[in-house]
Amino acid sequence: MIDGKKVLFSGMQATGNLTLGNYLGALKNWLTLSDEYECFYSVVDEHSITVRQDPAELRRRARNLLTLYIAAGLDPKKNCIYYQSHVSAHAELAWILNCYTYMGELNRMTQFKDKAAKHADNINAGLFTYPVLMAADILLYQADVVPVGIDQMQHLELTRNLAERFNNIYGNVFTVPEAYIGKVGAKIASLQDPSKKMSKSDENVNGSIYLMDDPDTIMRKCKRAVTDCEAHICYRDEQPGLKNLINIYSACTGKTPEETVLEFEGRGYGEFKIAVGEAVISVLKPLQDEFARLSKDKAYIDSIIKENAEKANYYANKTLRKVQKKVGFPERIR
Ligand code: ATP
Ligand code: LTN
Repeated sequence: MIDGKKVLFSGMQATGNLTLGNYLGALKNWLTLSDEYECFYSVVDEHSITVRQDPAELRRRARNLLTLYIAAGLDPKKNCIYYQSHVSAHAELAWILNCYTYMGELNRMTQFKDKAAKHADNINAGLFTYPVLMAADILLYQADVVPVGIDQMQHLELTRNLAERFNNIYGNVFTVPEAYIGKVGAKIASLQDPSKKMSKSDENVNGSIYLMDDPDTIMRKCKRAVTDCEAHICYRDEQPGLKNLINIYSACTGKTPEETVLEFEGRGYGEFKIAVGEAVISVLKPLQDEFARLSKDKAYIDSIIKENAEKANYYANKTLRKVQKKVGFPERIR
């Protein structure tokens, strides 16, 4: 609790260009929850280097991502928006938690297996212990809730287990967090292969709508989305491409999938795809305009980066000092 409010923590990696999946699965829920909670939204640049990055490019993407959080509507005066690498407590707590995490637990992580397969030439120890750094992110702020897409559930479970394990040994040190998974946007699929998640690292650019795609590109990708030959608008697993478009439309308009089906009953896929394109454009256009405006305001963004890093450091260090004491590190002499 901070000032009587429950705490929320979430983060995104500054790798690749954000997709509509990132927006609907994560960022959009951040916006709805931000009034109710004391929120920390991190650009997790330390996680990004588990995969080799070009330094200048990483720095540029990290700044763009931080700006995008604000452009999406998160007020940086109320929400703590900051770079993970500006708060050294993340790496310090991750080290401690590494010593309480079993190899077997990390071996089971599907994201590790996927990424290791994709980057077979660089299966580094950081990639393996990535979930421990994520647990440190969350536990440092004593977060009650963590809004993420469904793909992060396994990491969240590990975080809960680590918190409980630690608390069992040392007393009540960490809040055990809950995942928050949105109802319709939790798993947006690729527009070209609905069996895969829409991903920023997909080499088929037509499968993903990027947050910075212009309206024509968005419309073209929606029109080309893979559907089926049933020619009947239904929300069911047997029509996965269509189901995905219904999810996208519903998440963008705030309707339920059932309402969307009723709205388009008896109409053709072509017409529906155009409506999906329009709904996506109407969500992304204001975000893009605001991003362009904010990107020009260097002094403002710099001031946010500085102020929020101070705030994040304050809360993170509070937890870190407590943990250091519990595990037996010597007290600091002042
Ligand atoms: P990569 O493709 O590089 O693995 P990613 O697109 O999965 O990256 P992350 O930075 O790992 O993106 O995820 C940021 C947030 O977006 C997480 O909360 C994740 O669960 C969510 N997310 C990512 N892709 C989707 C998707 N297709 N549908 C819903 N949520 C998603
Ligand atoms: N692992 C997440 C990004 C991430 C995160 C976090 C999300 C790192 N630390 C803490 C929520 C809370 C991902 O790959 N999407």
